[in-house]
Parts: sequence; C-alpha cells; structure tokens
Amino acid sequence: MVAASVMALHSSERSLIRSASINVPVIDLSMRRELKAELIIKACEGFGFFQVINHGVPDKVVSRMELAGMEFFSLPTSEKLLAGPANPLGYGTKSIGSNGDTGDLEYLLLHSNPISISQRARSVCRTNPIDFSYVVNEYVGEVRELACEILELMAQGLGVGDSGVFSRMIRDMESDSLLRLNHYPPCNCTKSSYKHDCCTTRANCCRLGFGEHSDPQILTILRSNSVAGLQIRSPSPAGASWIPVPPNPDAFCVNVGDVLQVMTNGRLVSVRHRVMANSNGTRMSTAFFGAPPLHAWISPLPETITPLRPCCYKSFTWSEFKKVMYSLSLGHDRLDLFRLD
Ligand code: GA4
Repeated sequence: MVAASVMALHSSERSLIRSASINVPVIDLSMRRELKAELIIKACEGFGFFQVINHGVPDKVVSRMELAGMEFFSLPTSEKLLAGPANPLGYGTKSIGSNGDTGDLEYLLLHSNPISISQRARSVCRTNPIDFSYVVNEYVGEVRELACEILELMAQGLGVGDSGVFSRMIRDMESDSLLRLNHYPPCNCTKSSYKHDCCTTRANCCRLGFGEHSDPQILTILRSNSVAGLQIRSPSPAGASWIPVPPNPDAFCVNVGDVLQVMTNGRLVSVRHRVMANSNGTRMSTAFFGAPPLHAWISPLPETITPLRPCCYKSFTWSEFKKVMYSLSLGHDRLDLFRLD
C-alpha cells in the first residue's frame, strides 16, 4: 500500500495552490430558514464544504474541549501511548489507518457513544477521567445538534419530504459517529533557511499533516485553533485546485461525507481535503464525524433520482461500507466501488 502522506509536494502541485483564489462559503445560521437552506445546498453542490457562523454552540463548551485536548497532547509520550495504539480508536501518532498511510500529526480517535467515552477516558486522562468524559460528552452533544440542524436544512433545501431523513441516523442511540482530536506540530522551516527544499515561503510548507481524502460518514463538523493548514479540493471541471480554508475562531467547518453524496445521488459532493504543515504554530483541530448505525441501509433517496440524474449508486449498509473503507488507503476513491455502471 502507498505510504505517501509525509512526502513532499511536487512543484506542479504547489502551483495548484498558488492559482487558487476562491473563497470558501461562510453561512450565517441566524438568517431566515429558506435562505439558509438554499445557500447550504449551493455550497454543497459547488464545494461540498462551507463554514457556519452564529451556530449557537457555546464558546465555553468549545474551549473546555480544546483545553482537554491540549492537556492530553502535552502529556509525556509514554503516558499518551497508554491510550493507544489506534486500532482504529485511541491514540495514534504518524500512522493513519492500517494500510501504510502516514502524516505529520498525533491524534486521539474516540467513539461518540458515552459508554465508550467513559471507558477510553480511563487511559486518556488517568488523573480525572470523569471530568474528561463530561467535557467530551458535552461537546459531542452540542456538535451533534449542530450537525442535525444543518442536515434538516439540507433535506428542506433538497425538497425531501421527510426532513429528518439524514439527522435521524446521527441522533440514533446506535449511531457510529466519531470524535477526532488532531494535533499537528509546527514544521521547522525558518525564514533564512527552509528546512525542506520544496518550501517556497515560510508559511507555505510542503509537508502533509493529513493526506488528501474524503470523509466516509454523513457530515463532518470541524473546528480548529487559529493555525492554518486545511485545504479543500475545488471540484471545478476547468482544472482542480487546492483552496486554503482560513481559520476562523467563530466558525465551524462543515463538510459533506461519502454517505451523504450517495443518499443525494451525487448531488451533494463529498469534498476531498487535506492538511498542510505550518511553521506558524501548533494546529489543533476537533472533528465530529456524524455517521449512521452499523445496520443502516444507505441508498439514493427517491427525490434525488430524476430522468436527468438516474440512480447512480448501489445500496449498502454502513457496516459494509466501513469494511471496504478500512481495506483501502486514505486517498482511495472508495465510492467508485459502489457506483452503478
Ligand atoms: C478519514 C476520516 C476520519 O478521520 C476517519 C479516518 C480513518 C482512520 O483514521 O482510522 C481512515 C480514513 C478516515 C478513511 C480510510 C481509512 C479509515 C484511515 C484510513 C486509511 C476516522 C474515518 O472515519 O475515515
């Protein structure tokens, strides 16, 4: 399998970044409902990605989660390793998945289920597992609600009769949603001498923190501190480019996952994205991956199948899809295997 993520970028790749001058959509959730729904659908058809502001998640909940994350990553390595290895849940460093992918990061991957959180908390925060579980559950509760609100707006914007068709899967007690804390060390390129030959400017490091991929689930809600690095792939047929996502402490990033692309019969796109290393500081991000229960059937909704857009995906369960995704490398276009000819 390919272990390409830590590799330096090719010069043609770097020119793709410089040529991108598109801004990612920012949607204000305090707007009126119809307008929000319309703008969200436009953003998801065009990019599969947008940022939300005035989202209603209390700052306190976010800062408590970020502090708990920073405290964990500041522990001595020997202690962090007690919460690993990530197989797939737990603490991991450099290695992503089990097929040879690597990145310049360390991370903690948790299931969103409260029982799983409290079990994991015993090895993640041995001094105060109860507080750690409380903070994670509180954060998961808030971002899950945000994901559900957005999914209900999407159903409305798509004209789907049952507005809970996506959000119900994430609200389900058996939902397989995950929470991932990523910690990216700064790259050590300096102004006078760039550590890596390929770096053109200090702020534009060529090292990959997390390689190109799409998220397999329904919807991802991501937050980061103020250190940049996230880039999304523009789906423009005129020539692909990487669009940098500016960090915004007031916003959450939202991206469409593979399952939502299938359920909307390809109308909403599961965006490919990656994280570049950065010399300006340590980046920390927290991603909630809203997923269906293992036994849930995934197939294009009848409302999204039209004579102009015939059904283009097979039906499958989330459990079947997971098996396939874990057998492939990070950047693989796994949806390709579920396309109808
Ligand atoms: C990408 C999105 C999430 O971070 C993740 C990742 C998962 C993992 O790190 O274990 C995977 C990757 C992600 C997709 C392909 C497989 C599985 C690593 C990998 C190579 C937690 C997820 O759900 O899928």
